[in-house]
Amino acid sequence: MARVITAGERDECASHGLFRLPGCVQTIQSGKMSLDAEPVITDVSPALVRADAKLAYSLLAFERAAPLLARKAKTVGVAALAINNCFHFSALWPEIEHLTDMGVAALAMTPSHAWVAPAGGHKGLLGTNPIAFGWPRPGPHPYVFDFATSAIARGDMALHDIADKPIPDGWGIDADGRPTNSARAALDGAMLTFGGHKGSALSTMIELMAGPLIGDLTSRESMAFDDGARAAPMHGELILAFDPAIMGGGDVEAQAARAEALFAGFSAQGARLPSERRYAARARSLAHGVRTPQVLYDRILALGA
Ligand code: NDP
Ligand code: PYC
Repeated sequence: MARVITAGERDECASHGLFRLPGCVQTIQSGKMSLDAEPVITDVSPALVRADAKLAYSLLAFERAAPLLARKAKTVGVAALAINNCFHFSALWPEIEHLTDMGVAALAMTPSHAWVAPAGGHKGLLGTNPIAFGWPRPGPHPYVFDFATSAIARGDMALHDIADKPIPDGWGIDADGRPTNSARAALDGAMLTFGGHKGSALSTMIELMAGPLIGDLTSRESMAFDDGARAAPMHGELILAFDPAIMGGGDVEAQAARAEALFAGFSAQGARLPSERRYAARARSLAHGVRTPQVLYDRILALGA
């Protein structure tokens, strides 16, 4: 947990860095999570690993199961890791980078709490449901995207509320279902998916794939489990890994070169790749350290007291 929170702060991901620490403490204090659980890793089949987090956070279960997931992908071509019964507070890119460092492409997804209205609806039903993908590249940094299927992560919505900053059109509706530019009203009402019906369908796929498919909860069920405790969501996570050598038929160098040509096409027209901002922030933080808002720093010190 410390490594992932530190990495979030280092990469200037304000909504999933130190800002998460008070929520982690609140989750621990909710009495719903296990503080001493050891994840149970099961080798289910040639292409499937299961990691039961036993009501602890997802991260230790992931870390313990990741080597077996990568080994399976490199044997079978494609493999899946189903994490069950985990509290989840983190961004997905640290896990994706962990896997691309092992030489496999990866796709991860997880539900959250039912804060997001489906397209055409007006009440929370779907989660903020992030999806992340990584492609290993020559050099230090993989291609990675990682985003919520809501117009913005709830953490960022909360940061807008704290800063009393208006939210753009299309991020949320109030408790009466009316469009709003108030983060507070959208937090109390419902968030919206990105891309209208397309984000709504993608989010639904995540509910299904990282929920019932792996025998775990939907965002609505996670919220019912929470029952007002305001702990982190508790549900499952699905992570798929792909081995480029097996899937591409062997000429890994040619495959990598074609991918690099695609990426070069972005910079050729002045576009950037996802994660380039994060990698630049990482370099800055490693050289100069991080700056944390005083109000957050004080809040964390107060937790210690
Ligand atoms: P954004 O809408 O900022 O989207 C993030 C992704 O898009 C990043 O990969 C980012 O790269 C990329 N990106 C942003 N702008 C551009 C651009 N102009 N050109 C190319 N790529 C771009 O973030 P979200 O609010 O959707 O999500 C933030 C985080 O919240 C994610 O890490 C996600 O995992 C986490 N989250 C976690 C949840 C959970 O249940 N655990 C639930 C919801 C979200 P870069 O970083 O370089 O800007
Ligand atoms: O920002 O939506 C979010 C979120 C939910 C769980 C962790 N982060």
